Amino acid sequence: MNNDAGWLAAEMLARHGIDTIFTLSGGHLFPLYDGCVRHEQRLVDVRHEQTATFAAEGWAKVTRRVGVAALTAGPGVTNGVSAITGARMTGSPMLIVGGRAPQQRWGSGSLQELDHIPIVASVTKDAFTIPAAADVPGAIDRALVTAAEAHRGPVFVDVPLDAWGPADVDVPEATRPSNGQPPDPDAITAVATLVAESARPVLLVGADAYFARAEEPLRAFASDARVPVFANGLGRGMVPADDEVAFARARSVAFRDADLVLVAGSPLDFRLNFGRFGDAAVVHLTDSPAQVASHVDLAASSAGDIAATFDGLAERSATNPAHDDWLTSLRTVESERRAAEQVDLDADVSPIKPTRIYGELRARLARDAIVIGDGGDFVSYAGKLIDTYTPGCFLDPGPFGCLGTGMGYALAAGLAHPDRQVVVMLGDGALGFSLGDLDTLVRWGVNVVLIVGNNGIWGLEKHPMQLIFGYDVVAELTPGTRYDQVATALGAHGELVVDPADIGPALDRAFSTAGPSLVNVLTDPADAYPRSSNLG
Ligand SMILES: Cc1ncc(C[n+]2csc(CCOP(=O)(O)OP(=O)(O)O)c2C)c(N)n1
Ligand SMILES: [Mg+2]
Repeated sequence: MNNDAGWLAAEMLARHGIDTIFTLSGGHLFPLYDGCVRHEQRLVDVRHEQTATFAAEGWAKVTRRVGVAALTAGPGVTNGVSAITGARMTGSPMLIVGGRAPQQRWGSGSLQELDHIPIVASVTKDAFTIPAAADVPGAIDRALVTAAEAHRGPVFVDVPLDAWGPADVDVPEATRPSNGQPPDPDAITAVATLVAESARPVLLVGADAYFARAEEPLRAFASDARVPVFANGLGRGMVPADDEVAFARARSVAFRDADLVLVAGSPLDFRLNFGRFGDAAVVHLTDSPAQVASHVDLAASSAGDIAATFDGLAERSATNPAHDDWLTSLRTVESERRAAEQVDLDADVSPIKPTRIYGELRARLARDAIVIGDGGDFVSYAGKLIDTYTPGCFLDPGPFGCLGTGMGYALAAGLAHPDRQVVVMLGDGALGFSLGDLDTLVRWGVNVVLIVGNNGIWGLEKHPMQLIFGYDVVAELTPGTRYDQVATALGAHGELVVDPADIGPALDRAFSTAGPSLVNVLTDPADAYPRSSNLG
């Protein structure tokens, strides 16, 4: 059948169940748009390609399916590179379809002519140009499967302007991505033996376990084997925060005193002290062989489908009361630390202490609320003080740590889950990266509450520089900026809060207002998140 490549691309996207594509208009993409329109797919148009690309990654994070962005040739693609890199570091499944200058004129200097492939090759799982319309369905199919299979990540394809023409080609059935290779049963047995013989085991869960949908077997294993579970990134909520084996505050004690640390679905990176946990033996459970850490002496490891890995561990684990004293001692630490936080959550001081915002917010969050963090110190508090009960409900930028994810993640979360609370915690510095896309949230009527911790500084940089150099530079922002008025001008609901007693009522109004709301809370610039190091 004769169809143009825009239709062919949209047809293959549809066969993979993709109905939402994030983009910013560009002529190199018109044929794709036309194909999507004919397939009644939702083209979500934004104000900056970083937002389209962060939104595609956010879509992956809140749906566990491939997120798709279409970026126009040249600057459209280069504007997406940070978000693509973040997706690579987190292992988020994503497809980026780029426009591309026509190949017939290549080298003559067409508008926006740029060879994107070498630029994105190092930050994608795969990146290639689709040379002809007839190749489009097969190439899109392959790209989507590559993105979705472990170890997941972003895939980039671009289509030259003169390759969008008609082709006489049938669109094949969509290839179903596999769950990845099954783990080696002997490796699982070895890990189960280490757990059974340990006195003080700890399990740390990360994003790859989330994308593998491992929560049920993981919880069954941890409950049976009596292993305390901690989480980073998208591992949060895999075991609900109020489960008897879920812990957060006792982490430093757990990692210091453990004799066995299992890390599942996270690299042994700076977030995990590069895989050094006192004298503990370390086990790395990953979704594919290349992810197994090579910079740490491991007691054991397993590579393969993480859900199957925990199924195997659950099968081999008997209830182990020998770990109960360990669980009890960690629970004591956990409870003491939670109790000690209360004074900060209730802080009734002016200027406002950021922790008070979290005190007010926690009382208003549903168990399946999605909380997004984009900023420095203000977001570090979110990581500590927000409890997550449902998988996919806490979105941080991941190990790449890129500011500016906020509006894109919010757009994706609000569109994917219109019936749930979506809250974005933004530093005032971070907000500036994507403030223009508040307009997008307004145009798309997305129900999102944006809470700005407005301290008038790049706090996570200013305080450490003061500590190290005794002075600071390039760390000031304008104090008291009326981001709420910017929100109002763009058509959103906006509120300024300067008194701690007004935070709660402002949040109530924001949650009950349709469309986006921005609550601009002026916070104390002298307040620094207590941390030991911020680089690593
Ligand atoms: C794209 C990008 N640029 C710069 C940084 C470095 N950085 C990390 S945190 C931070 C400060 C953030 O300030 P703000 O959002 O106001 O939050 P605060 O620390 O003040 O609460 C900066 C500049 C980064 N992580 N990403
Ligand atoms: Mg700030």
